[in-house]
Amino acid sequence: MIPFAFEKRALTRRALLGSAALGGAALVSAPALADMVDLPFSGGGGERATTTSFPQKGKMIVQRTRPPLLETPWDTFDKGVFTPNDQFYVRWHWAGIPESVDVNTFRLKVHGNVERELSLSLPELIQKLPRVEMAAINQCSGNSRGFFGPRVPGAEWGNGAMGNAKWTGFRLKDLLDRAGVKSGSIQVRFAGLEKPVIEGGPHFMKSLTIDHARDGEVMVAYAMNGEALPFLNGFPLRLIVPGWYATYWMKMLTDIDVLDKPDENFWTKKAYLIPDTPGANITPGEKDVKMVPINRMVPRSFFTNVAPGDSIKTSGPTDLRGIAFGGDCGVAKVETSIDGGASWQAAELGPDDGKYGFRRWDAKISSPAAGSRLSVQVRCTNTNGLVQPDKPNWNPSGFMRNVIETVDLVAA
Ligand SMILES: Nc1nc2c(c(=O)[nH]1)N[C@H]1C(S)=C(S)[C@@H](COP(=O)(O)O)O[C@H]1N2
Ligand SMILES: [Mo]
Repeated sequence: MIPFAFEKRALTRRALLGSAALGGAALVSAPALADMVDLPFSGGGGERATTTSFPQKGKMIVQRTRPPLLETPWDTFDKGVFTPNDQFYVRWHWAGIPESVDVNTFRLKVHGNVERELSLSLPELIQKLPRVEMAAINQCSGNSRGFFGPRVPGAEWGNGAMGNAKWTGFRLKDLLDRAGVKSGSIQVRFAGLEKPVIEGGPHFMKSLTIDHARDGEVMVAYAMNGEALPFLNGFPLRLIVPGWYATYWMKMLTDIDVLDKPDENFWTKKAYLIPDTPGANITPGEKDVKMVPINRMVPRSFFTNVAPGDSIKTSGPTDLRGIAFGGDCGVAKVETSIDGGASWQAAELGPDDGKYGFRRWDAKISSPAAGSRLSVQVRCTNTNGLVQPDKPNWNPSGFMRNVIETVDLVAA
């Protein structure tokens, strides 16, 4: 792949062409599995193989190979607030992912309830639409699902089904304005290039309301951290829906349909529903719960330099650090506790690269006596005043986990 800088002249057809041939081989053959990792689920069962055999990807944790579900190894998050493209997690619903994309014939279509149907090539999109840039976290609705108790069906992710990138592209609003949205439009539906592998299976499509689609924040990205999108993260174009769960972030975006009737497709109507309760939280077995489409993200914070069972020194202060995010808004504060949440100390926040991205935090704790066990906790409060819950939320799909993280350490 040809990396390119953010300068407009560098975002050329040639730069995009550089990635086009890369998709194929490793998607169809079985990946070579390497060392194991153990995701720290309370009931066990967190052993996973890693692999380096997916195109444009470094070492990734294998959750599934077909379609690829690849998790970011946790140590990646300690290295910086932007997740490198070659370690950015991967999730697809159908294995019918194209093996290459012809950037010369690729078109993004806008049709439906519009004045003018559009069918635009990559160079046209890049040259004609004003360029915007934004840091934003892409987090799977089911990130951390493996920690749910009682357990729930679905990919048992650890905490690495998320990543933060700087996205470059254009506003969806500017594209829709070119097409001229007609009155009576209520939703905008997005589809990518891949195909279902089951006869009659529903094509993966997601919709946003017309007002959300035109809010000026939702964007279509052609670059991620200064390079063309990795094939598995949606080359050549993907939707960015800042502050919302990744299910809406359509990859290999090729079709935009402006609807004057509600989207009845399976993925919008039946899938990705959550209980309409705070934090999507219900009691296991609870009946007659009103369900609504998953939407805004909630605050989270993590330790990145300590893991369960690690030992810390018994003299001098111990440095703790990690990452936090507000969800659908910025981080107001991050706090740590060493007394089970009885008292909380403010952590220092790193640079603000935009309210939808990761924020680094740093804290110091005084060292405990040798041999003692210590539980450290971290919590984030977002700028809307929402704080992480101290009890885990639960729902049958294993969505939106954001309980305060606790890591048990030993002083040695
Ligand atoms: N075309 C397409 N886009 C998609 C999906 C998909 O299956 N196909 N999955 C969605 C879901 S549920 C997630 S979690 C994110 C994953 O994005 P990533 O693979 O770039 O990390 O893509 C979203 N966009
Ligand atoms: Mo997802």
